[in-house]
Amino acid sequence: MARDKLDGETITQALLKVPEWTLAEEGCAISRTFEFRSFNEAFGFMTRVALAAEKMDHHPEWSNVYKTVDIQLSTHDAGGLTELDFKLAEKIDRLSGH
Ligand code: H2B
Repeated sequence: MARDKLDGETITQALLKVPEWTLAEEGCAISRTFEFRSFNEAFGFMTRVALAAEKMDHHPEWSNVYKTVDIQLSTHDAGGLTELDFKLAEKIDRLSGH
């Protein structure tokens, strides 16, 4: 199931599809920092991600300082990484245009 916690081998494989993301917190989360040209672009990106996240019922942990958006993905219900985190990471990459 999409919300089942992934094992280490599966995480390594899944990371190959989202190589800009870093494994954090002893394998319990992935993170990526995005830099935009303006606050407007950063916030526009966050709006698009928010709508996608709501549709997936899977939500990022994130912060924004001016043109920078820091994102961390983890499945709280599973206490680690699941397929959903990697699906959302791919979606975020596409929405960022980076
Ligand atoms: N987002 C994330 N990142 N992890 C979760 O475990 C999670 C979520 N759970 N969004 C969802 C909502 C859950 O609380 C609802 C009830 O489906």
